[in-house]
Amino acid sequence: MSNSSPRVVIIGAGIVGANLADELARLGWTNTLVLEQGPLTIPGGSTSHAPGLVFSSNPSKSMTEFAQYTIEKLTSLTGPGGKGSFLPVGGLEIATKPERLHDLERRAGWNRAWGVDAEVIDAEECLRRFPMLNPEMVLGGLFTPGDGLALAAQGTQLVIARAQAAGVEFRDRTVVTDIEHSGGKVSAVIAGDERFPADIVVSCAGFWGPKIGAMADTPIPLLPLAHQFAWSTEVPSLEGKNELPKGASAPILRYQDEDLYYREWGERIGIGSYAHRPMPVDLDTLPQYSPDEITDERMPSSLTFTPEDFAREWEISQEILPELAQTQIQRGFNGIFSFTPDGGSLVGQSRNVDGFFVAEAVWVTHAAGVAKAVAELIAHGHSETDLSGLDLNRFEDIQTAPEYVSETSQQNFREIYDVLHPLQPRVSPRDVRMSPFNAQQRELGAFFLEAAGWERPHWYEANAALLDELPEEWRAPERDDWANQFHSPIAAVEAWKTRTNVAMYDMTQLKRFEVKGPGAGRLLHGLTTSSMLRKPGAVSYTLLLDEAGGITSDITVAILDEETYQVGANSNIDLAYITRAAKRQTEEDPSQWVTVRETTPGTCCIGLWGPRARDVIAAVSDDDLSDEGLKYFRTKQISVAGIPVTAMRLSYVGELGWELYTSADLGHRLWDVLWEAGQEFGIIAAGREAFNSLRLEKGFRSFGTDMTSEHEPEQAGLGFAVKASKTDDFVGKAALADRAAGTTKRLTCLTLDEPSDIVLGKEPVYVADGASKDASAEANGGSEDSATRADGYVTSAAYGYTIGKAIAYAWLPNTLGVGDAVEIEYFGRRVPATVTAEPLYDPEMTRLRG
Ligand code: FAD
Ligand code: THG
Repeated sequence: MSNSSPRVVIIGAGIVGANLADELARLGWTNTLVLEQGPLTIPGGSTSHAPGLVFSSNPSKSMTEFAQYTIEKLTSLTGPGGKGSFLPVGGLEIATKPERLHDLERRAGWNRAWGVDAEVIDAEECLRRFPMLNPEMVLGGLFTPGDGLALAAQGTQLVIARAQAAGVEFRDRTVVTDIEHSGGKVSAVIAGDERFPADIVVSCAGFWGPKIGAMADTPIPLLPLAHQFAWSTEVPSLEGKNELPKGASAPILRYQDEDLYYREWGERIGIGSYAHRPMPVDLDTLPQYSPDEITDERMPSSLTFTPEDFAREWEISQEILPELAQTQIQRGFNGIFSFTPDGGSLVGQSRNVDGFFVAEAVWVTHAAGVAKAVAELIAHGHSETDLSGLDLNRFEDIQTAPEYVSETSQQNFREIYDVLHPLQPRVSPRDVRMSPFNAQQRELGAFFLEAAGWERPHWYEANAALLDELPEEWRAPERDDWANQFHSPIAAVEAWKTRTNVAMYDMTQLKRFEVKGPGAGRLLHGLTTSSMLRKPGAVSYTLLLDEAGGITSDITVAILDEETYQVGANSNIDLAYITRAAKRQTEEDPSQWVTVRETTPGTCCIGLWGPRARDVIAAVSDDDLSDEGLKYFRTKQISVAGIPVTAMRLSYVGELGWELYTSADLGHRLWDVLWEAGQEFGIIAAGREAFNSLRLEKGFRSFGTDMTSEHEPEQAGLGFAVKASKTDDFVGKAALADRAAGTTKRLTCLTLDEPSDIVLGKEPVYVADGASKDASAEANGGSEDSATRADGYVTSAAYGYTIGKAIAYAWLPNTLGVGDAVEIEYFGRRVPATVTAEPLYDPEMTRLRG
């Protein structure tokens, strides 16, 4: 076996690299070499000094599952004396402020949504679980019984031993100095004067990642930051309580109101702090130790403790844990680890160099889970758990620039424990990417939020003038304070005008690229679920699948001419995927060459939608845009007041109209022309809040939120996008039938019984008693803790102005039927909702086709 699998070289034997070698071996890939610069027994990276707290609560389902897998795996890795590498002491996040206490209910909801036990407990119960806490200060806490402490160093040594036994080679004291690649493919790893041939290279170099990335032309958007950790001297009440030197029995503790966390450490308390100033680290100034000099106290990832940065934190620690006043700080260090622009990990294959993968900015908490997923990705091309939220290629180029990475990562360090609304935008940098309509949007009082670096209007204050005219039936009830953030009642006006009149939407930030060449059709035909060998003018809504039939994106493809296809996609991940496939096809058959060129930044797009869209365009274009002139889901070139425009007849808001594309330089003028022509018809500009509400009324899914690679098309309600008549092969086709037959969950449309109940997404959903649950839901929730384990979770939610109801889509057992009752848990409160037939708006499609 060991010589038949591809040659893999892993850089770094921290907890991520070691687990990856082990997980690959478990999949039968043992032709692996791990290179580590430090000594294998104590390599000296972040893992070597990690205090090992594993808190599972996380807004991401994937990250929560990775934490659960890490806990499971570490528990099974038994060291000397038969002890596992995980101490299940439980986790406790305390609140000392009412806003925090309220937010703990939301966090508990994430846990339950993802199938993990969690409970909000009162102050008394917090004190019972963690007796050192100050009773005067604690209001309550979130208790997660399955959390605890990873013995990261021990666990890493044990997986190394297991991987070695399976045939994996580890070479320590070997500094990787270069990565050999040519023609966009990796071929070897260089360490000084040694060369290690490789088919696949995986950088698991932790915060050294950017250095390794640079060797393979791959920018790694992470910033190494120092973070303080200190130990008290012995605490009287802990005497004899825990095993020495590092044992613990009380839960790991987070004091997020002050950016601090704690764990018992034998008879001492270990304290971690995010409260200090961000301390970026220049990799070229790291302490240099020879491998023989590395010890627990002395390693390259550990900088000298700066007590002045800890002074206030020490005082605060003595307030929350008063017994610490009887102790001193025994020792501390400034330990280095990775932060990223959005706080997430970096996983996946390089866009520039095939065969070069990374798995970095991964916490101990998620390490084994991420390693398993990356092993699957490498060995099978896809992973069981959705990786799109961690994908290295999710960032725009500007977001991988060191300046951007530095600023945003430092901001994430500051905000790590803040209570953040899901729509909360970054404060800085802003105005990074702006559409050509930005000036007009500002004039209309646009309220901007940021996405992928773009400034996107969420609503326009100018439309507030229409609030008085808003008919009663379009008005939404008051919402709670939380749902009221980043919301404006103006969205109701914008939805109303879109449905009854006409509105302009800025669609510029829609990721798009041109696939061009004699092989363009063949390429896309093999990658999508629809026929791409159609005549110019055709537009398709279609899916990208992985080999297991999981959805990796939903895209639109417009055939502009025989050799030019315009793809409307979801992110850079799609661009990277299709670019790689194009390169491969071109290499294999040069006569079927294809190029892929991103056109997002050089072009712009206005969605002109609403029943009067045709009146507006007729005033400025002589082209035939009647039903005959341009049918639904067709495209053609038109002229709008002399501006060359690609018009596509489709609408994510579900109304008559077109996406109108032109080059960026002409965008400003296109907006003005349409705006002026629209005045006599009462045109408005409308923003993302209305947009999101309208698309949910129409049942249009949003990739990454509503469905991911964990879902096949049928269960996601997208079976219609897989053309049954397509006899040719496409990626994922072979797996579809079996996969669909095995599903038990379905993306389900819910309406909330009370219109004033607005949920936001990621809430747990419970099937009400009496409704038909399936067997797997029983198995999941049938135990004594059934009260806290959910049957599913909300993906997207919004108030539907047209239908006068709040909407939520949720993954739920597919045995539920229309009319069945469920409950959504929103900040600890059960909100009643009902399974409803979809789409909620215009199921006959008269608006779009008419
Ligand atoms: P590392 O352990 O850093 O491994 C990378 C390896 O790559 C290193 O061994 C390094 O020597 C090697 N390497 C780098 N460059 C080269 C090269 N050129 N050639 C050869 N080898 C190379 N996480 C938690 O989940 N819970 C916690 O409580 C927690 N607390 C923390 C507290 C502190 C003070 C710090 C600093 C971090 C903490 N973390 C915690 C984060 C956690 O430690 C890291 O995220 C995790 O250990 C990263 O593992 P890794 O394998 O990616 O990186
Ligand atoms: N416009 C364009 N491309 C896109 C989007 C877009 N690509 C990414 C993302 N959005 C894709 N999402 C959708 C979702 C639904 C539809 C279009 C894009 C849509 N669906 C019709 C329906 O479900 O009734 C499809 C009908 C059909 O297949 O004929 O319109 O907004 N350019």
